[in-house]
Amino acid sequence: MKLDKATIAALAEHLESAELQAFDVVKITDSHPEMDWDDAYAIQDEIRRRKLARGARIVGLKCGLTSRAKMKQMGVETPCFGFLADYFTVADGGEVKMSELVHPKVEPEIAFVLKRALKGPGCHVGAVLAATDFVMAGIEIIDSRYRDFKFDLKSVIADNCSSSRFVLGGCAVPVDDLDLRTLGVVMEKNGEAVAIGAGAAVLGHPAAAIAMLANHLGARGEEIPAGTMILSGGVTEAVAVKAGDHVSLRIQSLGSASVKFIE
Ligand code: 0L1
Ligand code: MG
Repeated sequence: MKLDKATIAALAEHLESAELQAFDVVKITDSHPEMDWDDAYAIQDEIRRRKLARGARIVGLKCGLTSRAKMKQMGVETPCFGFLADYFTVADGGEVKMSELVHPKVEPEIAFVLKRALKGPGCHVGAVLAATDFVMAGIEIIDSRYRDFKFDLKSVIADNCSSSRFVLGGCAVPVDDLDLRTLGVVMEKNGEAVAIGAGAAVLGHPAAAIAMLANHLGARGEEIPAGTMILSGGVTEAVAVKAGDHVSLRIQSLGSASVKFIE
């Protein structure tokens, strides 16, 4: 690690304040070009610690930048991992206040819920499918705290991978009879299809993203506990939204989810 404890704490406070008060900041590697990957995750961990200390609960994990479309859109080559706090949850068909966010975008995701813990190294698609209780349709609302969504991977990891809100909807479907690679995904904004894809867009198989998360945590001596809900990553590019927009997602065999954006 290149940053000391005080700097990590200060950067966590800086980024979390931007999240909670909905203002944008420049990427933190501008002022700390020496920071490494461990520093980036340490800042994210400190943001998580701050939330837990205030009484928030962690309700899930997320994989980000797991599709080519997303990597190309953001100009990065590697997935990243973050956490989901309880107040990020939006009910299916619910509303998201634009005033609480900086410049949100939506992306269609397949959410996994585990019945058994997963631990790397060596986790693979088969192990993930065997440990999965069910999958659901999810809309992730990302909201980078960085001005104009301009960042590098270390900065975005520190910013909890742009996590801000999410919606789960449709049915909870066991994976036994599903081929997640060929599930069709259609996301509409105000009744118009704005993102179309299939599960395979996520690392060839969405379960590969969960395996990657288990291996990432395994390298840190951690695991994904049984019962965890995990967003496997945007199937398509993220789509910008504004007040008044209505977004709905349909995933073949999983059903639909929707969300509305208000002032
Ligand atoms: O969920 C995601 O793929 C977001 C990861 C962070 C990068 C971004 O803000 O697009
Ligand atoms: Mg996402």
